[in-house]
Amino acid sequence: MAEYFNIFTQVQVDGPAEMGMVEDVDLRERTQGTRFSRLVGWFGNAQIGPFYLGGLGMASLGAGLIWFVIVGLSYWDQAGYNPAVFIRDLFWFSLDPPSAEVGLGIPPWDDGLAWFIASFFLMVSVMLWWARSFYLAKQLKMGKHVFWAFGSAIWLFMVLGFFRPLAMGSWSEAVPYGIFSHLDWTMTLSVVYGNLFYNPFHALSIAFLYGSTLLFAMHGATILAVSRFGGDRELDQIADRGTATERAALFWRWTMGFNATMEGIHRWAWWFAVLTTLTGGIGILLTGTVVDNWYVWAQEHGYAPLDN
Ligand code: 07D
Repeated sequence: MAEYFNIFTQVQVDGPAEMGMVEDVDLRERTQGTRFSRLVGWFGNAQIGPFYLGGLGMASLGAGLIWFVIVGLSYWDQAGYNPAVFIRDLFWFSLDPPSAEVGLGIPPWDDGLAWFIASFFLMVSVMLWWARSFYLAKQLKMGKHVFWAFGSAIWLFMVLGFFRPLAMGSWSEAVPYGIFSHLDWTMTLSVVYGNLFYNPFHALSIAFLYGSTLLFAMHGATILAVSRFGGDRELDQIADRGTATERAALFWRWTMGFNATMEGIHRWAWWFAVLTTLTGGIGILLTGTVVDNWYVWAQEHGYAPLDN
C-alpha cells in the first residue's frame, strides 16, 4: 500500500499572514487584508491576498467588462430578451465582425459596429493587463519572463483579430465572439485556405502545444514523485548534493540518457509555450496574405501528394 501518495498539496501555511516585500513597492495600491482557506491551500498557497490590482489592473478589468457587457447585450438582444432562450441558446449566439463590404472602415450600427467597439475595449483590456505584468515584475525585481510569454499569446490574439484583417483589407476576416461561431470560423479558415494541417507553422504550433503538455506532465510528475524527499523545495535542492533533485535527474538520465537541469527544465517549458503562439501567429498571418491554399503549397514544396 502506498505510504506517501501526493495528489493535493499536503502542507499548508498556517501562521501570521505573509505580507511580502515592502521596500520599493507602492503599498497604497495593495489591499491590507488577508485570510486563509483550507480548500485553496490544497491547490496552492492557503493565504489569499493581499491583492495588488492598481490603476492598470482596474482599468484593464473595466475595459474587459465593457467588452463582456457589449457581447452580453448583443446575445440578450439575439435572445429576444427572453431569459430561457438566453440560457438555452447561449453557445449559439455570436457577435460578428462586419461584412466584407465594410472593408477597414468604421462599420455601420447594423453591420458590426458593436463588434468593432467591443474589440477595441478587449484590445485595451489585454494590453493593460500585459503592462501590469511588466510593472508588477519590475516592482518585485523579477525578470520579465511572464511579460514576454504573455506577449507571445497576445501576438497570436492580435494576428487573429487585427494584423491579419488589416493585411487582408477587411475587418470581416476577424474572429467572431461566440462559442460555436468561433469554432465555425476556425474550420472555415482551414477549409477556405486548403487545409491548415498543411501549413507548416500550424504544424509547428501543434508540436509545441503537444510538447508543452508532455514537458509539463514530465516535470510535474517528476517533482511530485520526489516530493517525499523535499523535491518541491527546488532552490535548496539545486545547490545541495544527494537530494531529491539528483534522484529526479537520475531517473530521466536512466530513462533516456539525458536530463534537463532543475533550472533548464523551466526554460524548456517557457520556450515550448512561447513558441506555440509565436509560430501560430506566423502561420495565420501568412494564410490568405502570402499563401492562398496550403495543400497546393505543400504539393509545390514536395510534401503533399500530386493529384494525377
Ligand atoms: C487563441 C491567442 C491568445 C489569447 C489571448 C487571450 C481574452 C478573451 C475571448 C476572443 C490559444 C486574450 C483574450 C482574454 C478571449 C474571445 C472570445 C491562444 C490564443 C492573448 N489544431 N487551428 C491552432 C490543433 C485544426 C485552426 C493552435 C490541433 C484543423 C486555426 C494550435 C488540431 C482546423 C487556428 C492548434 C488542430 C484548424 C488554429 C492554437 C487537431 C480546423 C489558429 C494555439 C489535432 C478546425 C491557431 C496556426 C494556441 C493557430 C490554431 C492545434 C486542427 C484551424 C496549435 C491539436 C485542421 C484557424 N491549432 N486546426 O495556443 O495559431 O491557442 O494556427 O486536429 O488561429 Mg488548429
